[in-house]
Amino acid sequence: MSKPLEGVKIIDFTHVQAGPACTQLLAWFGADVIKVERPGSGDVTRNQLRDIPEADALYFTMLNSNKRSLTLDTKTQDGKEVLEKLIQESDVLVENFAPGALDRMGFTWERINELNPKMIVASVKGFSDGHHYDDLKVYENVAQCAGGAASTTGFWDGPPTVSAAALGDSNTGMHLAIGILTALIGRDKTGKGQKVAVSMQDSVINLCRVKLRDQQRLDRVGYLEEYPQYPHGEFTDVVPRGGNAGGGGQPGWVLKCKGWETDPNAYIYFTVQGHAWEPICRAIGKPEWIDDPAYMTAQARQPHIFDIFNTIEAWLADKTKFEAVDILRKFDIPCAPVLSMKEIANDESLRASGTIVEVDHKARGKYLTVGSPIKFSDMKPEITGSPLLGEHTEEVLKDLGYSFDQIANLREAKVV
Ligand code: CAO
Repeated sequence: MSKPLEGVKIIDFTHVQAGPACTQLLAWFGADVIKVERPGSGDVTRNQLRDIPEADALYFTMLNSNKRSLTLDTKTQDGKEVLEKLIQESDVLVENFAPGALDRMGFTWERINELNPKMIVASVKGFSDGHHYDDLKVYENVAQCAGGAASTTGFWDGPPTVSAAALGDSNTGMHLAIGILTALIGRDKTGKGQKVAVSMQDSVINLCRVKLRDQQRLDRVGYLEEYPQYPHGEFTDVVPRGGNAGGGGQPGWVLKCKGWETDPNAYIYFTVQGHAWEPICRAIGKPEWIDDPAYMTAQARQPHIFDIFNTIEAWLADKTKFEAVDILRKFDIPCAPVLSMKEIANDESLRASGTIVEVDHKARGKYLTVGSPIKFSDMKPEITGSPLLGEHTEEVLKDLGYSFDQIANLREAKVV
């Protein structure tokens, strides 16, 4: 089955997570992604957090499937020539080096544009161009802090907290992928390439928009009724950390289920959806609450929402999280078990849908990785293992017109 991005050639000059997540997505959908790595070492994640001494770390393998690997020292004259040839033959160059690194290498936007006016140059940086922090190197948690996620995550009596979800890294990569696809469609109309830039801070802010909403509501009215601080606690002039409160108009909380004393994930997330109040009361055996003025409306419930959650927890005490969800789903109540990573890894539905896949790797054997979270009716992305360092060097150089002897010389000089 042909894939929509077949024929799109991408120079993948990315490392760590933000950039590789973007190019991996495009590779899943058919693009020819050539990962350019420094000879001898490659992407730093090949060596980070290894679980098998001689095999690429899962950190690398889970972000670089479906790609080809070319080793190339782009700071040497010969290496620059190879890269120039690649630029002339490619559609997109993606990079997430520290600010200015590509320019220092001699590959400014102007130079790339001169080599190939149709080329799309896509970059991830910590902060956007012109921002007062635009010289900073940035990793995941730095971005979560700079993007408003940390100040609004966690409990009110604890410090700002980062999320386990890669809001700074993979999320930025997803934004960049959208930018690249948009630029490719734009190029079909204009015939011209362009620069596409996404900052990690901006991508986190884009996901934290409801907190910006809350800041403006707080500025106007002085309180936020869906936060646990309302009505008994204090508000200051900044959006507080709301623990596990529901972020929208539906109150919710993480509630204990049977076994919580020993199982750290024996919980469900329970949402008190306004119009589901009657089924909630029936499900938890409290039909008398349905018409009780102290419970009937969202406004009436809010002052004692935690008493309501305590009552639901008492109902949950003899039910596992899975039993609880099986009962609550019959009442159409939005809820889910809190799943551990072990449960996710073994989830049959996730395996069947291709969201979690097992792939093969030449050095490490079989491992689990993520598949496409985007499902298409006419295409099922096939996920392959990640490439070994330099696995496709010869193949790529031959395609660029290099002879066997020339390749041997480049190897000898450690350019590739
Ligand atoms: N051949 C020769 N040189 C190469 C090369 C190659 N194939 N690939 C990379 N290099 C060079 C770069 O040109 C750079 O050289 P200079 O410093 O001399 O210009 C050098 O390797 C190191 O690049 P770097 O500064 O990007 O790497 P770092 O490990 O110090 O920083 C990071 C890493 C992620 C903090 C930084 O790249 C960054 O801030 N990137 C932008 C934001 C980002 O994407 N962060 C997300 C990372 S995922 O958590």
